[in-house]
Amino acid sequence: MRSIYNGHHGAHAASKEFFRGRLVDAFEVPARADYVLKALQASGLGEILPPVDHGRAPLERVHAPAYLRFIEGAYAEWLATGGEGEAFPAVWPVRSLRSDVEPKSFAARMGLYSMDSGSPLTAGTWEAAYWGAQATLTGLNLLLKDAERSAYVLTRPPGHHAGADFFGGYCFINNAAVAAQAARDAGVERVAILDVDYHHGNGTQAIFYERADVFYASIHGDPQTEFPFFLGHADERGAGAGMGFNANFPLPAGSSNELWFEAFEKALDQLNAYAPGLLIVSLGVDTYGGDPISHFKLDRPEFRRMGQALRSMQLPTLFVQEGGYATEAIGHNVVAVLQGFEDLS
Ligand code: OKP
Ligand code: ZN
Repeated sequence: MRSIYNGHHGAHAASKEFFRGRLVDAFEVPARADYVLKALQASGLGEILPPVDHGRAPLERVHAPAYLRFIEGAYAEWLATGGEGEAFPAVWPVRSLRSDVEPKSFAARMGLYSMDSGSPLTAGTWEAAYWGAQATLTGLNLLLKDAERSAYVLTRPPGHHAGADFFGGYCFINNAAVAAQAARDAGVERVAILDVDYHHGNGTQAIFYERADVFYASIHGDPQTEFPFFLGHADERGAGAGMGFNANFPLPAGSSNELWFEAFEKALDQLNAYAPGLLIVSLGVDTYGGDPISHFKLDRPEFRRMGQALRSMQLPTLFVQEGGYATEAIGHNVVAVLQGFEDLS
């Protein structure tokens, strides 16, 4: 399996994040991808390629152009309005407040275009996120143009919490969604997204919630207690034309591996019944027992088993890196999934 490596990821390097009213050391750090790259190189899985630039248009198929422009210029505005260090929002247009008028105030626009105060925006955020989306599109092309069976996209920051017009949960551009839409635009009739990150991919779900052409399924920590808190419940099954094409499997924090695989098999069954032409895996490995911010218990053998089960779906499969914060272990866990996938060939 070949990989695409977003060599620009290090441009987004926040030192701190806001958590419980304090600045704490950031969890989503460049070392995450550095460790995965090392493990990938040592694994002998296959060639590691740079991204090809597909331009802005495929990003605008998923994200509002005004939102993309905002992210691109936000850090310069933060500095121009007296900000220092990493940029954070502090005010949000919840419920009765209006979000249909874009305020002039930079602080107000930070809130309009975000969902949390835990996602620092830095000088290089746009560069890293833009090239992450390009890396994902390049990986997709290995499947669509070169008819390869699978590809892995090594990138950060992650993407699955980013909505059409907001950032949050360390995410700015929704790479999996950009790839799913690009696959649709290239003629793939039905696209399946399977999100195995510990956290529910609220952005991805929302982007395709009313559509029948992209099925989103996710196994994650129950939003009653786990981030992103406000989406990811089992009763969210899609709306309108999309009814029945969204499936959530929330599990209590601390769930056993047995419970995890039970939910995973159910998700695979639903995706199989959908008969997709392509599978995109939002591959977060923060389900690992040693993860510092998550509460499932998977380990190497389970990651390998996950990869084997994914192979059994017999679909062109694009793996896109999402979370995983046990920095030194991420690479081994990712490689275990990919090797599990390659094993049954
Ligand atoms: C992103 B992805 C910990 C707070 C957690 C957000 C978690 C985002 C996870 N200090 N805040 O889904 O791995
Ligand atoms: Zn996560």
